[in-house]
Amino acid sequence: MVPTKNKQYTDDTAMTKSMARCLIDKPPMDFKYLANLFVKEYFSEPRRGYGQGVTEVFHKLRNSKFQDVYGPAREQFNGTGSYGNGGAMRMCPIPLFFHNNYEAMIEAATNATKITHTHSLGIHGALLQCIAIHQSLLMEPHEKANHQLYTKKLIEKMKAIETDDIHDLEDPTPYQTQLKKVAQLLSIETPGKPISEDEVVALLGNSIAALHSVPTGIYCYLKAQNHIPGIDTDNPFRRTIQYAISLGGDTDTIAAMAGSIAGAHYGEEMIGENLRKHCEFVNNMIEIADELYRVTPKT
Ligand code: 8NA
Ligand code: MG
Ligand code: MG
Ligand code: MG
Repeated sequence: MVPTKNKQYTDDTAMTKSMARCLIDKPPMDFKYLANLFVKEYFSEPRRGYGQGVTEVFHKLRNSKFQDVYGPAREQFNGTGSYGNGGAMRMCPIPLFFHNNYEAMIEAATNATKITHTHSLGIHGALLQCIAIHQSLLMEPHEKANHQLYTKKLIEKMKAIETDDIHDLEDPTPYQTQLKKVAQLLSIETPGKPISEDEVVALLGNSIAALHSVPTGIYCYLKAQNHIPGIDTDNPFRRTIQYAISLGGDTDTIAAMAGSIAGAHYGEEMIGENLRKHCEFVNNMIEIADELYRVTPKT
């Protein structure tokens, strides 16, 4: 038998691992401990494809001995903070652990993001990713299949989140605007008139900016609930990942975010052996997930 070559994981997985570890070791969550885990992980394996800005934060956190865990992130980009998708990409352990406490989930997701990302767009993107995973975990199957209802519920929740006064943005509710575009794209597509990848990218984006990647991941998840021409699989989890990658740009992160939402919907059974055997660290990650499940409040 020909041995399979692992696909190496990147910063997305490295940081998600720390999020889960923090919940396991210090439930409900200790943000100084989380900052320590991020930094330890980064310095033990720095070449995992981290964003340029976030590595500066890790150096400053270490040099200042974690005195102010949010201080270094606030200083980023001339004091505006990062609007990258690095907060969103690592979010999945939080909605799983806090599944039965929405308020605590939002608070933990906000604080976990602020260690590296303090720009409103970075935080709100992470919160949108969090509530999308939460929705896909808890909604009834017929509700999840109703794309208009699914996006409407996300928009309602983002209304309570996008309340900051963002002076430098023309649109004060940019995530709600993006979600309306997601709903519109899903509603105009028919079997006779498929939407091209270029159209999706032009409308939603595929960059490292949270605003131009988190809603894109949600679109991938919703679209991939059904057959997609050119993607030859009956497995909707795999279809989600494959379609996300087909959009190009920040492929690892958009596929990770779309895959997290799809994973919450379909569960472990839908993650096929062929996908698993190519992933570095897969067995360790399954152990971490089992540990996280053991500490998760069940009622
Ligand atoms: P980050 O906080 O360093 O942000 C990523 C980048 O976004 C920065 O390096 C800047 O170029 C830009 N940026 C963010 N905020 C601002 C701002 N306020 N003003 C000007 N520019 C800004 O890193 P992150 O943790 O958010 O990571 C985001 C992405 O980077 C993830 O996809 C991750 O995998 C990584 N990454 C992406 C690529 C890629 O898509 N080509 C390659 C390697 C690594
Ligand atoms: Mg990455
Ligand atoms: Mg980050
Ligand atoms: Mg990436």
